[in-house]
Amino acid sequence: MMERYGVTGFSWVPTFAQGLNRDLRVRWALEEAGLPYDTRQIDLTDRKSDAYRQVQPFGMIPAFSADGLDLFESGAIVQLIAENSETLMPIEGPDRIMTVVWMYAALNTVEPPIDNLATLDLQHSDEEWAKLGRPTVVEAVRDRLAVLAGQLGGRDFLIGRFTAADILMATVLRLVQHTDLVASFPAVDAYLKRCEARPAFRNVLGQQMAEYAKNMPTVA
Ligand SMILES: N[C@@H](CCC(=O)N[C@@H](CS)C(=O)NCC(=O)O)C(=O)O
Repeated sequence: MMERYGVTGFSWVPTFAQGLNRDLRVRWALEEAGLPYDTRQIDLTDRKSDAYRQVQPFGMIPAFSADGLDLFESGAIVQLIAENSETLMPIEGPDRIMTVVWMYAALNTVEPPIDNLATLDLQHSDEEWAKLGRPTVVEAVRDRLAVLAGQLGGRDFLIGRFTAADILMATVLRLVQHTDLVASFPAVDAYLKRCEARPAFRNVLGQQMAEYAKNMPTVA
């Protein structure tokens, strides 16, 4: 019997975070791989509860259930899905290895400065320390995007064909969609648009936005 996976995300998040949550990476990977899954939702305010920490010790999303196991860390989850799907990772050879290399590059090298910038701009923009630190963070983001532009060269995707590495890289780049940074690197901009145009991405984004709209809190 085929395993039915479960992906946990927030039932609703404020507008600035909609479309940026990391459960989207997992849902996108499952959709590309054609694997059946259920979505589970927790309220933002319940994330640090003892019960939820049983499945995600850091009290964050996503959480993922597979083969009776409760798993966490979006990169590890996407990798586990990809290892069993040729759509997301070549079966063998240098391309399989380079897919893993680019998955880590997305999460360990490109995401940290991008996540810092998103945090400054979306959560602390009125604070003096954020204004003072921003130029340094922007410089770090520009540095990563310049390298990415060079590495993409004339390729459509990171290793040529679409893989799980593109899911991670595209969802990382989306974290600074409120700035013109990606647009200022045409190769990266075209790459992100190419990733976002994939039907699997459009499907999961549309579904999640509809869930947020349905669950929007009502003001008493
Ligand atoms: N490294 C973790 C990070 C997960 C993460 O940052 N999740 C955010 C939402 S996208 C979260 O749950 N934030 C709530 C919090 O930090 O309390 C992963 O990739 O799964």
